[in-house]
Amino acid sequence: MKLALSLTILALPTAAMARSEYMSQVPHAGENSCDTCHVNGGGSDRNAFGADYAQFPDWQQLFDRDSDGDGCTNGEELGDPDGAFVAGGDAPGPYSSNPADGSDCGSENSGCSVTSSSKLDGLILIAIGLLFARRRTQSLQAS
Ligand SMILES: [Ca+2]
Repeated sequence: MKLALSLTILALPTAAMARSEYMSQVPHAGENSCDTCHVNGGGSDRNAFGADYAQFPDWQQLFDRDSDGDGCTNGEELGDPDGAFVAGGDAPGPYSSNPADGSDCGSENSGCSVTSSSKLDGLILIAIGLLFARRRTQSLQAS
């Protein structure tokens, strides 16, 4: 029993060191902690992003992929759409969404949501323009 406990205690720092090493390889990895790469905490199965990370541990090979298939690249979701992040450094931009959750593309800020809101802004401007054109036509017909 003492031997098993001793081996467990000796193994713990190694696991913690490995985890912190992985966390510094991806921008904003702290936002989702172990669930950045795992389904349900460290040691559980890898999620879609974790599976890609296992295959492409270099951020330069990972940032422009869309691991969860939601339309946002991993870089857009983790604040680095241009792949400028250097391992161990600060993320170039703000966190946007979980790269392993296919339902939350750009849900918080930047990334894809900017594109979506730009499209919405364009549609609103077109609608306002059509309303003004219609009012002008009606006022010209009335006079
Ligand atoms: Ca994605």
